[in-house]
Amino acid sequence: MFYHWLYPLSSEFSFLNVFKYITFRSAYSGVTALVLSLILGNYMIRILQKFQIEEKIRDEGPEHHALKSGTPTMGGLLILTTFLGSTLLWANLENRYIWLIILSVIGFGLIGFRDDILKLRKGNGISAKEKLLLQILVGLGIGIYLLYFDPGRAEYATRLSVPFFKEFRPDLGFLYLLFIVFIIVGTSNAVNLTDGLDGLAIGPIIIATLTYTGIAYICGHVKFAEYLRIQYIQDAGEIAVVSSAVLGASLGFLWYNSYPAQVFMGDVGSLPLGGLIGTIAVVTKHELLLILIGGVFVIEALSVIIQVAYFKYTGGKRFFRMAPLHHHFEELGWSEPKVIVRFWIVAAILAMISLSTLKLR
Ligand code: 57M
Repeated sequence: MFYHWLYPLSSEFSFLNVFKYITFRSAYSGVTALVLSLILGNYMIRILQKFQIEEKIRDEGPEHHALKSGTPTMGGLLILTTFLGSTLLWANLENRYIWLIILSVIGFGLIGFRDDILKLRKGNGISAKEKLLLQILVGLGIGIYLLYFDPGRAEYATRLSVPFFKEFRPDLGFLYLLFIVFIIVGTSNAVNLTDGLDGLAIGPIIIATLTYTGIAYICGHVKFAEYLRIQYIQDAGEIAVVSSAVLGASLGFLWYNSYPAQVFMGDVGSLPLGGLIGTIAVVTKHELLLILIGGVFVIEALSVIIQVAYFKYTGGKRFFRMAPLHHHFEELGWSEPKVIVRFWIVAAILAMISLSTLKLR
């Protein structure tokens, strides 16, 4: 809104010219979301407690998790509202990608919300099948828009950007739609699996959104994109404003979710945050790089796949002591903060490597 209200006044008040710049608005969308979530966090936790929106801990987990019983959950609502508020204040609302990302967050947010509410009321969330079907529908909506309705994207819409290669951009044709759905739905579920220790998921989300803020800015900047020989995507620069808002909102949430957590994000947080990162990866055409940028989520999801496959193949043996991987380290005796901080360190290293691929081509 600031962009629409204040920038037009810059002809009379030249200092308002700053509202034109994506860098300026990105910085302040992050700060606004952060301050809002810090201020509203305690208030939101009290509301969740008042309505007894509290976690019931499953028995089969590591023992010390029983102490977490009664922790307020659905704190993802704090992230979503502060991210949305800040985006509406600072982004150019005529930009189609802003709305695509907002719709993705709302779509996955509603699925997570329904799942959380059902868990609270009945003990079980929505069935795995229904959840996956709904996620695929949202992913398909995003994919169909990008492939068939996004003006200007036609010539490279179905081409895949491959890290380390300048010119090699294979055309996947129709398969690209399935690929988009896989990326978005896969990321949403991988973040959900990772969200099993205090701050474990939100840390890598912060690192990923910081990385994508930079990538979106570069992709949407003709000169930078040309210099780095990456696909220029008109209007994608504005995504930096949204990505930065998520970064700020997530940092504010971490204040309350850091060990020992005062609140969990719930599916209403994990599913849309994963969906959002997947959507940004696809829109900026840095889909494959997400394997590195969201490397911790990929590793966690792979650990579950390996565990289940190995269990079936060997007729009952376990590959890890417990999956997802963070539980394996807990079972080995690492303290919870140790696992969390080490996973953050891995996420930071992978993000730095991913940024190096922009130049290493
Ligand atoms: C999300 N949810 C947490 C919280 C959070 C196929 C299988 C691998 C699925 C997987 C699963 O159910 N994943 C879904 C995991 C839960 O957190 C809630 O859920 C929200 C996210 N959706 O926001 O509301 C628990 O995690 C802990 N937690 C924290 N701090 C946080 O900030 O401590 C969460 C956030 C919370 C709290 O204890 O209650 C979860 O883990 O349930 N299943 C599993 O992850 C289970 N693994 C398993 O069964 N492994 C098997 C096979 C199937 C691979 C094996 O290794 O043999 C583990 N889940 C639990 N205990 N609770 C097993 C141990």
